Amino acid sequence: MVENLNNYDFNEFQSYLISGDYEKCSEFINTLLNEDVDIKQIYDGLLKKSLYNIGELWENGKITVATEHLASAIVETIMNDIYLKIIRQNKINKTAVLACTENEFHQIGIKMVNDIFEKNGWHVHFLGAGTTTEELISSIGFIHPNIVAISLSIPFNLPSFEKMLTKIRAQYPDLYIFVGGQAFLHGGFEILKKFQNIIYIADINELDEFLQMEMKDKN
Ligand code: B12
Repeated sequence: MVENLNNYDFNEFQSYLISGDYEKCSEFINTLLNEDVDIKQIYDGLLKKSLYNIGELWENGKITVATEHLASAIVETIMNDIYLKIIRQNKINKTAVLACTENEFHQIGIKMVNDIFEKNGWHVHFLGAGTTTEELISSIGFIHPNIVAISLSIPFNLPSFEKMLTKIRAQYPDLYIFVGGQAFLHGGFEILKKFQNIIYIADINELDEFLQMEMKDKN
């Protein structure tokens, strides 16, 4: 397994992404997959890194909103292609429900999280962006997950995040909730302290280690 991307041209991939060239992006990713580069490296070291750069270019007026939309759409398509390769048939008896905070439109991070659960054999229910608190709670009611994972990118959504946690806790006092996303680079930890069984996880590498450790403890 290739553990890092140092030998690959990050700028080349990013230029394909910015020019909206799905085919070239896809070819680039397929080369990495054929050379057995770790999925986490592709997700974190290439896709996430590119999107963070694209965010900065957009913020500084160097690319248009349309270019940024196209790039994120290509990343989602690539992830759907990769997903087919990581689906595990031999599932473990564990289930996760994954969603964004209400009003949060950024769903690529939580999709990456979804795929790490899948890679570890979990049953996953990806609700993504546009999920209301009521819909999330009703899904928890019929799916009975072991874990709910919630993503938050924009700090101005912290109040709706807190409301979401409060409502989930009122009905499911002990349910484990994993949280993550860029909003926590700007705070939010005082909210987490108000609730039990909430675990902040910074990225997919940390999540993967956590899930593997969990499984080791059970064996
Ligand atoms: C693509 C994009 C969009 C797309 C999203 C499309 C989609 N399908 O998701 C759209 C166009 C919808 C969008 C909208 C907006 N965006 Co935007 N967007 C981005 C961009 C360029 C990439 C986001 C992304 O996918 N990143 C890559 C993912 C993989 O990274 P990630 O989310 O951090 O996830 C990783 C970890 O955080 C973690 N993680 C994330 N969630 C979770 C959850 C759990 C449980 C765990 C364990 C881990 C975990 O794991 C992931 C992998 O390691 C970012 C730039 C950036 N820095 O990210 C701006 C950015 C996030 N957006 C920004 C802004 C301002 C907006 C808007 C407010 C713009 C506007 N005026 O309308 C709206 C927000 C609307 C809303 N209510 O949410 C700002 C936020 C600044 C801030 N601090 O507030 C950014 C940073 C751009 C910038 N530089 O200014 N955006």
